[in-house]
Amino acid sequence: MAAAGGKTYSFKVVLLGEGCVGKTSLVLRYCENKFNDKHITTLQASFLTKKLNITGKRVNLAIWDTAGQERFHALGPIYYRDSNGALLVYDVTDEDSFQKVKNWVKELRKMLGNEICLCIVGNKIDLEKERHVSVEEAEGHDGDRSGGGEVEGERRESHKHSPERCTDCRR
Ligand SMILES: Nc1nc2c(ncn2[C@@H]2O[C@H](COP(=O)(O)OP(=O)(O)OP(=O)(O)O)[C@@H](O)[C@H]2O)c(=O)[nH]1
Ligand SMILES: [Mg+2]
Repeated sequence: MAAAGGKTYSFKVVLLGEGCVGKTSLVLRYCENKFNDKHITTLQASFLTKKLNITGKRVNLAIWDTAGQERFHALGPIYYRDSNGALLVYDVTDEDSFQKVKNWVKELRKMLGNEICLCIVGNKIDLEKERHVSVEEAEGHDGDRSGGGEVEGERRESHKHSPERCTDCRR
């Protein structure tokens, strides 16, 4: 897409993961620097945008924050189709949510091959005492060594890890 003063790069990013793991919180912190203690479950999906300047290059992100509830699982392909990247989010206090992430890795690789960059995100690291997924276990998951990245974060504190780190895994 051409723009005055140089090229603008556009990427589509989708967030997937079980309900309540913190996908919406992550995106709201990233796009609007907000945090909400309440869980207002996402229905189907919401759409946000973010403009970035990365080493002088203009980048527009189109972000789809999907619903984690099982009843919306079948809608996944609508949102991950044509995506350049996916954040697969789990809650470090919830082992099941980590298993779900492994399933998403399998589904995305099966449906999209290596056309998509995957980044696995362990959220809620402020709840260290309730942690059920160890860093070792998460890092040992080799479902996506072919161009994926892994970060941990918490969305309560704005100064912690930034999703921009996921650009590290861009091929
Ligand atoms: N302690 C803690 N709570 C968090 C964190 N991030 C999100 N939460 C809380 O977790 C709950 C669920 O967050 P959401 O962002 O709505 O979760 P979601 O994954 O979008 O859920 P669905 O839309 O149902 O798929 C909310 O009560 C948030 O306040 C975090 O880093 N630490
Ligand atoms: Mg949500």
